[in-house]
Amino acid sequence: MPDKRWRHVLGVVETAVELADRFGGDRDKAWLAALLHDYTKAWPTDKMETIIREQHLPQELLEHDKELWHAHVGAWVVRQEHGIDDEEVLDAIRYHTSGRERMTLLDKIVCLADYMEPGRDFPGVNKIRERAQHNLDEALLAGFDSTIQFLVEKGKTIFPLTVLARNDLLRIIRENKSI
Ligand code: DGI
Ligand code: FE
Ligand code: FE
Repeated sequence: MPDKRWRHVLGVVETAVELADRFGGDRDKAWLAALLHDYTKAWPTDKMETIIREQHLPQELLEHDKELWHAHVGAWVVRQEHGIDDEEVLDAIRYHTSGRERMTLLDKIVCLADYMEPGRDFPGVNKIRERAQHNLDEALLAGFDSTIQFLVEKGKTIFPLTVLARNDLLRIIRENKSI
């Protein structure tokens, strides 16, 4: 992968381990999932498309932004080529871009670290970093909100798992507040 992407990966590793320590996650799994999360990010899209078709990954991915593909393809490749067989780690890689309903603590840590690693600089990133000081779900919600806004502005489709992930986080946050 290009140097810039590798620096991003190292930023995600550092941030994921910090978040694991802060929120009681498994730091070794956070480290591994973060290290591998963008494994196929720089692969040619036709190579990813072939894997999605031939390995029966969700065909629905092909109808949405290609930016989503590397997460599912990456999880498949690190299992097949590198023998990573920890399902929690593979899920955190697989859902790091879209999110999903009922995200695990590890899913959330990797997804949030990807949003807020030190090299990230997009409108709203500081709000995400501030929330991440004390509330993982609220920080992640701010991340998905910014992605959804970005996709709407660009006239792109939203992968359904992202909508489900956001709704689920809102529900969790509301329930926590009402207790
Ligand atoms: O791989 P990275 O650039 O580090 O980050 P990522 O894996 O979170 O990919 C983010 C990109 O994916 C971002 O430009 C938005 C794009 N994207 C396209 N469609 C969707 C989407 N992201 C989400 N969460 N949901 C979508 O439907
Ligand atoms: Fe990614
Ligand atoms: Fe990333």
